[in-house]
Amino acid sequence: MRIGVLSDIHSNLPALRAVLEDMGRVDELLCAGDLVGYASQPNEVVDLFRARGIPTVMGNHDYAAVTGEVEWFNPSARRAALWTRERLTEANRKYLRSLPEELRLTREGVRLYVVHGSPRDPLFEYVFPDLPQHSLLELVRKVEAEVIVLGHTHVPMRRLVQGKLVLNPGGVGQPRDRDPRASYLVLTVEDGEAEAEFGRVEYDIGEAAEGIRKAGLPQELASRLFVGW
Ligand SMILES: [Mn+2]
Repeated sequence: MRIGVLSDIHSNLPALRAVLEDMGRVDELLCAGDLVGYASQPNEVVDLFRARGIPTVMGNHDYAAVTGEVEWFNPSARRAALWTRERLTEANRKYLRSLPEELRLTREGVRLYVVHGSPRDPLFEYVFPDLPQHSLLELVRKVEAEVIVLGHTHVPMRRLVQGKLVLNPGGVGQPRDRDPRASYLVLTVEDGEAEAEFGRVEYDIGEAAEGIRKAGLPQELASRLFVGW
């Protein structure tokens, strides 16, 4: 079966739509968190997740938007989180608050584990692609899964550590690897085996940027989308 894996949508509906169309037919979708924060369409993104019943974990921006705890953010992330908090509908706030910090599921004999940050710090720890092998092993050693899906860095990653496939699909709504195209991956699982194929797709960045501008959100949140950083 084919599983579409997303992360870090960040209220960017045009990017999310482009990714869902580009990945083609999938049997199911999964998300590693950060549905909201940064761009201007938090309710539209959460509505889509709820309508399609997409399993997702909570990200640090989802957490900030429902709790108002924003002190660890830089000024523009903080402004976006508080702006989002004010605009979320009650139903969407409730949905985000209900998200688990970790997801564990088994598909075709493959155990999958999904978390936004890292297994030891689900909301906040960044696991970048250049993390030394021994540190990565330390992080995932106790996770009983063949596939570990992370988000948070907005940088695509594929690492193999002691037979565990550690993946990050990159950022849908705010890529940070200097490629502005929306990032995702498709996981193929079959007979206990899993493989990942990464995808990138252009979307209407101008539309997302215009939404950010009209919302009165910090301009740097729009301009960074054009450079993928
Ligand atoms: Mn994020």
